[in-house]
This record gives sequence, C-alpha cells and structure tokens, in this order.
Amino acid sequence: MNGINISDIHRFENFIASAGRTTVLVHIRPDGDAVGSGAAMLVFLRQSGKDAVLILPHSCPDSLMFLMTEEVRRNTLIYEDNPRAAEDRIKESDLLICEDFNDFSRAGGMAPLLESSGAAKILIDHHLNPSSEKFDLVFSRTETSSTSELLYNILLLMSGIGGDAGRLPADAATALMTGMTTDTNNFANSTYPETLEMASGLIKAGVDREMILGHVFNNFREERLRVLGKLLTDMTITEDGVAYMILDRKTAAEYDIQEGETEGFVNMPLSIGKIKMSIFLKQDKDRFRVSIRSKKGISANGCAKRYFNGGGHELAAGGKMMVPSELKDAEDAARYIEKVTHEYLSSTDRRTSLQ
Ligand SMILES: [Mn+2]
Repeated sequence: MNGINISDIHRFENFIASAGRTTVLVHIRPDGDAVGSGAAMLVFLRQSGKDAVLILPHSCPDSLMFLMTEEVRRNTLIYEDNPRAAEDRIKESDLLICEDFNDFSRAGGMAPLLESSGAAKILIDHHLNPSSEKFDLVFSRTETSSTSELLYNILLLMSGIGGDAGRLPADAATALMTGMTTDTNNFANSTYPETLEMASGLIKAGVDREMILGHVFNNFREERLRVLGKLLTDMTITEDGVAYMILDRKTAAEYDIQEGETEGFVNMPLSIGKIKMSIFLKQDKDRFRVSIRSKKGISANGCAKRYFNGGGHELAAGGKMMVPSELKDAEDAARYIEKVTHEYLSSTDRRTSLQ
C-alpha cells in the first residue's frame, strides 16, 4: 500500500516493542501537520501501553489546541518553555521518532543532542531530500499530502489495526485528519487519490471534519484579517508574474500579529490567474522568514534553495534571510525579490519535475 514496504513496518514495530522510552519530535514552529502527526503518534504509542512523550520545539498554536487533549498535554514537553526537561527526555530515550522534517536542523536547539544521541532514530516525513543516512529507519514519501497521510498509511499496516481506520484511537484519527487538512489547505493543494481515501476512511471511522474546520479555518482573530487586507492592498506584482508581500516588524506590532497568524497568507495571490509564484516575507527579530508558493511548472523549492537559504516541496517552500547582513530592511527585501525572481524565471532551472 502506498509504496510502504511491509518489512519496514515490521522493523518499526520491533523498534517500538523493544524501546523502553520513546520520544516523538516535530519541527520548530509546529504547524497542523507537525502537531497532528506528532499527537497521533503519541496517542497511538500510549494507547499501546508504551512510555511515550511528544516534544514540540515551540508551543502549539492556539488554533490547534483542540488536539492537545488531556492525554496529549500530560505527555508533551515544550522545548522553548522547558529546555532542560526536553533535553533530559531525549537523553533517556532509546527510540526517537522524528516527524514532518527532513533534517535534525529543523528541530532547532535540540539538533546537536539529536545528532549525537545513541538512541534508535526513525524518520517519517514528506519533504524533499531527507538526511536518510542519519536514521535507522526512514519512511519518506514526497508524493503525498502530508506527514499525517504517510503516518496514517503506516499505522493502518500495523498489526492490531489491520487496515481498519476504525481501530485507530479516536484522538489519533482526529489529529491525522487535521494534519492532512491543514497541509493541503483543505484539499486545495497536494491532494492525491490516496489523500481522499484517507479522508474517506477517517470520516467513516467517525472523525468530525466540521469540528476540525471550525478550529483551523474559522476561528481567527479580527487582527489577522485586517493585516491580510493591508498586505493584499500593498502587494506588488512583477512583470514576470511574481506576487510578493512583506510584513515588517512595525506593521506586525501595529496589528498585534501573533505567531502563526500569517499562516496561509502566501497562498492567496495564487488565486490571480497571471501569478506564477507568490512570496511572503515576515520580519522576525534578526531575520525575514520567507514562504514561497508556485504553480505547476515553476519550482518554489528551487527558488528557496537558490536565493533564500531554504527549500521544501516543489510547489511550497520556505527559507530565511538574516537582517541586516543579507537584507537591510523591507525596502531592500523588495529590491532583492524583484532582482532574483526575474533572474530565476528567466533561467531554465525554475522548472519543476511536475509539469
Ligand atoms: Mn507537513
């Protein structure tokens, strides 16, 4: 099923069975797929009687707090709030399950400890170019909507589940549905036939999709929509069909914009017919965080890699530019984007593998 090797499932089950303490980790600034796949793995392990803990590098965004059920909360450590406890947990773990990232560097401050840990390491991820050599077992698939979808198919193959989504713990099923729904932006992108099979299986199993949509798409603060309005008004569109928006620190403070609230903004300009690629920059303490989305035929990943110290998926990627060493301010950022996107769209390596 889904190209997952059954012997890898057996190895995964053996790693879990022989582990005393298992720790599940996801990427920094966790999104719906990270929290969803992380919570689902945690609940599955705990309901199988295992000593399992989930570590989130940063706290869970408000819109996803419904996934932090009593059981999940009790067994989750937030590295940002309590680095010592998270580090101690990693040190005493004999199995580390890393989800929704392709390299330890995506775990932020915990990266060196994870690299040097003697624990068995398993990767479950859907990003390009995973650091496979650093793991004992790798489940990596890029032609899938999300890590949550990949994990769903892995869990279905586990003994005790036997392909029946109805046998997944209910909270794990909800978490997986959430991760897939947010990573596809509610089935708008990266949706494969298997993605819809997953949705069908989970809804049959009793997952409440409307509840999930209510939390993740219809529960924002007014400030978010106000700042989006301003960004769209100020958006620049270049002759090459690139749209870009820049949120500097001053504007973010004026609108009282909080962590995670600009999630999804970068997708909006793609609704314009002539736009081939959309770039969104958000200024942080010492850097601009960069999000890039593209339409088929243009590689967002290539652009992120070549000009913005990043990467990701073919049509959805991210990066960062340090302030002031790489970009002085928002004006400088605008000039840079116009220059490099023109160069990029005139070159041949803009193309994606998906045509
Ligand atoms: Mn993901």
